[in-house]
Amino acid sequence: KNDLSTKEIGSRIIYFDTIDSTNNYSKRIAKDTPHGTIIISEEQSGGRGRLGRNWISPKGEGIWMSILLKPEIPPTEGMKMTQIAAAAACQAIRDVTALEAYIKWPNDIVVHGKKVCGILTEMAGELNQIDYLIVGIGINANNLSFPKEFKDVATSLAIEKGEKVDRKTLILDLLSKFEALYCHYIMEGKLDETLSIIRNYSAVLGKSVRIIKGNQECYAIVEEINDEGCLKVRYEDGEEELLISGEVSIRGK
Ligand code: BT5
Repeated sequence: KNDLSTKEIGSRIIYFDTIDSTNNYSKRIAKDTPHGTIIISEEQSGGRGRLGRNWISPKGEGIWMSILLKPEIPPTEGMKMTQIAAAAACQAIRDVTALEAYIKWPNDIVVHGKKVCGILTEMAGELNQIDYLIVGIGINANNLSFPKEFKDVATSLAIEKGEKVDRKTLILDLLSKFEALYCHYIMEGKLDETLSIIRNYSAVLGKSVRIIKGNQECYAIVEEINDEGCLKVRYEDGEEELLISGEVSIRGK
């Protein structure tokens, strides 16, 4: 049964018990599948993070889903979808669980300093117009343990809250928030509502962070998240730089 209150996001829902990756599957069917389709799986055997990293996605414990979108935008605007998803996920986690979730620019949601959610946006198309865009959202909802190499960096909503989270309630809330922010951006060209959530709940704004770009690492203070959603940082030598999401990872100092 479909309890979604949204109009376009979730117009179609494809559900799996297990799949390699909901983003991979979305890519395989993207051409012939309508805008707004949600692909969701109980388990991913090859869940992916950015830059070829793995995303562990055990059965029945998380929310592993992709949103297939076909907006009329150039690829340069695509990364704004990551921010819209991050804002929607952070706000939904706060509203549904009452946990203090923060956004670690550009694509992580953290609770008590550990990652509960990651977002992977991928797209295909031409220079001036994308064919499609896939927003992959992974939320550790009810995982009760993690492999030991993740213990210090990852957690779940259930671990932090001390009780299980109703995944369906969270998904419905997240999608309705995503649709509102997405439509506001697409129809009016405005990212303001997304940015106010991102700034309000930023885990990095005003903080000293470690920036990892390829195999380079340096320290900087985060001065601003600008109106395009880019991060303005000042390095220790006084130099400033505008970072575009997708090219960097950020760690606490
Ligand atoms: C991300 O990458 O955070 C994006 C994760 C996107 C996952 C969703 S699930 C649905 C859709 N289908 C997919 O195949 N992917 C998307 P990144 O910023 O590169 O972070 C990856 C890093 O997070 C890994 O290198 C690990 O250190 C850590 N990690 C892996 N699994 C994790 C988990 N379940 N929870 C927290 N951290 C994790």
